[in-house]
Amino acid sequence: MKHVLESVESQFEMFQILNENGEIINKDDMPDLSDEDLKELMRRMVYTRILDQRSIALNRQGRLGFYAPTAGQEASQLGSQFALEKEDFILPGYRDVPQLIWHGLPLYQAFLFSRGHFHGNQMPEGVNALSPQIIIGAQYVQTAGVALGMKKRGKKSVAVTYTGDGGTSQGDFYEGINFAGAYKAPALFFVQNNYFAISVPVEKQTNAKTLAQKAVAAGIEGVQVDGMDVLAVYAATKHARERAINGEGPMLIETLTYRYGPHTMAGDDPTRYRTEDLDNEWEKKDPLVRFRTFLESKDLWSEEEENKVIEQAKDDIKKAIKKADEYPKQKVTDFIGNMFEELPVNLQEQMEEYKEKESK
Ligand SMILES: Cc1ncc(C[n+]2csc(CCOP(=O)(O)OP(=O)(O)O)c2C)c(N)n1
Ligand SMILES: [Mg+2]
Repeated sequence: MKHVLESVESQFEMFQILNENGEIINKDDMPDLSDEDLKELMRRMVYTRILDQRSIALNRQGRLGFYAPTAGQEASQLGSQFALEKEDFILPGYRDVPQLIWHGLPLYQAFLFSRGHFHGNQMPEGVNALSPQIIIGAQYVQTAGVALGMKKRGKKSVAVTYTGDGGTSQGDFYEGINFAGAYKAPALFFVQNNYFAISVPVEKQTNAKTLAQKAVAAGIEGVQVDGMDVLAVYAATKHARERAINGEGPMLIETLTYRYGPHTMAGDDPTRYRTEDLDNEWEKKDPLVRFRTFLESKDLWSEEEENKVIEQAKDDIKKAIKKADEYPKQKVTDFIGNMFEELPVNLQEQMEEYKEKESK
């Protein structure tokens, strides 16, 4: 009995390619990326770090609404998105706006989403994604359904979703991975483990040693990846995508990462639940620093290159916020009309009432 019980606990080893010093420690799994691809990954991470800084500033000036900071999570967010194809469908959480932007959501629409404007939720034609989910875990169930739909239609694409460490305590999380596992649906389930669910540390959230091992009970593959290593995240996603479209079923990918900022801009103070030592420990693992060191060792990156990206990001953000400002203000009839294809009777009445009010 003792032996049987002990054998149940899986050992999950963290998958890594670049160590904290930017050195390759796992040549065998080095993804097949051109020099241009490697530079593009760095550009996107730098760009997204600037977008985060500017979004925080714009929020403080009252020019943005809801915002969940992303700094620290760039490798986890962008390394995974980089391994996707245009036809893949993303079902993000509220912190996953960067993946949407790189999947094709225009920046001004991301800003409108932050302001609660319905147009921020309208994906342009050809951008395969839903708007960010606020209900923790709900996107996991939706992803199982989208993935099964793709499989039934014989598509060679995957549905990709993201939640956090806290999200893995939610019922929807288990339902989603179990259903997708049972139907071998082409789904990629990301858990971005940044160790906190607002102020609750992961060790208070679960007694599981890793979040990746939750895959075992669903009968799907699970892997824990260094989420500060963009090459490891890319390689794991690429692998998961290949097997999913080959009919081998979904995969759960836990990325170990950290958010440097607060949970959202709504007012939590991380110094009340995280120590300075812990923050410092994670800043040493910074995904941009590590990847920059690696690229510099290959003569692929320079300060000049980095400054160009920073200027481009600032310029794009300035134009996008202007475009968001100029976009027609949201009317009540807009969001009632946007919600339903056919209005229920009670809303038809309200629609008429508001049309009347808005015409004055
Ligand atoms: C079903 C549900 N319960 C509670 C909340 C409130 N809530 C918003 S974010 C959050 C913490 C989520 O933490 P985690 O999953 O680790 O993601 P992170 O914010 O760290 O990326 C909670 C409890 C919610 N949005 N939905
Ligand atoms: Mg978290």
